Amino acid sequence: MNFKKVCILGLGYIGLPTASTFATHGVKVLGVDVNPHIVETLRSGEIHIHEPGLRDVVKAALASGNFSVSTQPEESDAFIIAVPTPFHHNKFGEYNGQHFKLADMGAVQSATEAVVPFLRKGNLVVLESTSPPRTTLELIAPILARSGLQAGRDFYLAYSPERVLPGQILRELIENARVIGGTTPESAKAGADLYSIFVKGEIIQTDATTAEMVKLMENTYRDVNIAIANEFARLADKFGVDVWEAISLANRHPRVKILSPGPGVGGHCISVDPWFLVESAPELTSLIYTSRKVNDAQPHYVVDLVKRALGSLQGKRIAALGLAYKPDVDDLRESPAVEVVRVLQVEGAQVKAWEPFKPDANVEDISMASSLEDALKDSDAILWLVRHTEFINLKPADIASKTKARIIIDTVNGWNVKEWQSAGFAVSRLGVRKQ
Ligand code: SAJ
Repeated sequence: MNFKKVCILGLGYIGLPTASTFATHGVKVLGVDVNPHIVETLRSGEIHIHEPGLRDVVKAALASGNFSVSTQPEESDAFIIAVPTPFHHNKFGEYNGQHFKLADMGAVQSATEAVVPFLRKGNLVVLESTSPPRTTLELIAPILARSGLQAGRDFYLAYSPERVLPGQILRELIENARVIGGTTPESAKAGADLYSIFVKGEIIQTDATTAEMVKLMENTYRDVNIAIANEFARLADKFGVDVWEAISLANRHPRVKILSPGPGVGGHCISVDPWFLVESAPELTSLIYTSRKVNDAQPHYVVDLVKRALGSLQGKRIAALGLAYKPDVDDLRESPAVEVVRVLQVEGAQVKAWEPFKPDANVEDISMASSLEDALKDSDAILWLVRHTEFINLKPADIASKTKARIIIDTVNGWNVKEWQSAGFAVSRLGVRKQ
């Protein structure tokens, strides 16, 4: 199939890189976002998100004349839906007394509805948003049928999960293997034709529900594995073991690859997607449910660690290093670091947070430092929450000259303990209680 024009709905972390990459590969692209500020920002040549290399690709896409943006779709050969699927914050499911989060499919639903008036025979529609199993067949196809056209007969319909890693999006978009699940084999083939415009990784065709499951399985697998690492950290602490040393030794076994413990699991993917499986089949997902609970409880475990290091939290001034959900990104969504800071404050501590990737972040109830120095200035303790590269490079003597704090709580195992101890710091680490 030949694609001259593609309409991409949702210009966030996935839609914008995808749209600009299609455009730099010679396809006319209309990027659509319901948020007029995003459309204005892009039209003025700026971007609204931080992702290495993205600014240059968007600039190249605009300069090519192939990329335009709007709040409304237009007729196109293909439509790609790449809008967020967060969970409801005030609506929960229940099974056997256990409560679980529910996917908010509102954005997917309205983006699909927005396509209906522009859908023509022979078009291709692809859903990329992470969704509960059977969404393409049971939510998307019926909405698109309002056009009078039927998926599989009059137009092609497919699900293709995005699997790019924030921080590496532009490279992974092109190089990763891509799964395309069609509601019919012809739809999968049409999807493969579309993505082969820029994808260099293998393109694998399957059915739509398998492709939906694949995405959820990948992120759930990671969540469960991080949960076991976090539980190992708690056990190591109890038994007087250094979990980081124990993991590195266990990982020398040829079939073991334990991930890293930390302050918890955040972001808009791994901390969200497993709930889609729980919601879809709570009677079958006790392991997935428990793993989510373990990871969601990890920020509280970190607060206990801080309490232990400081004796009490009441009135203590703490410099929190990092608020992003993971290293070297500016994304604060569902960040465990934010949760740690909130709980510390509830327990009476006064926290000042320094996030070098988003110094002017506006996070409710959190007091942001204007610089590292500002965070350290009056602090009693330093709490390291995100393994940003620039924090790894901090020098103990330099930090000692900027603060009276001589207590460090390291949740990411990023510093050489001996070096910091020689500079006069008492260091507590997550998952370590050497006896
Ligand atoms: N984390 C740990 N320990 C680890 C690894 C990660 O605590 O050993 C934490 C991170 O700090 C972070 C969270 O887990 O809070 C998630 O980070 P991540 O780097 O594992 O994943 P994401 O959410 O940035 O991206 C994931 C990726 N999925 C997988 O690796 C299976 C990515 O490929 C997906 O495209 C993305 O989710 C998505 O959009 O679904």
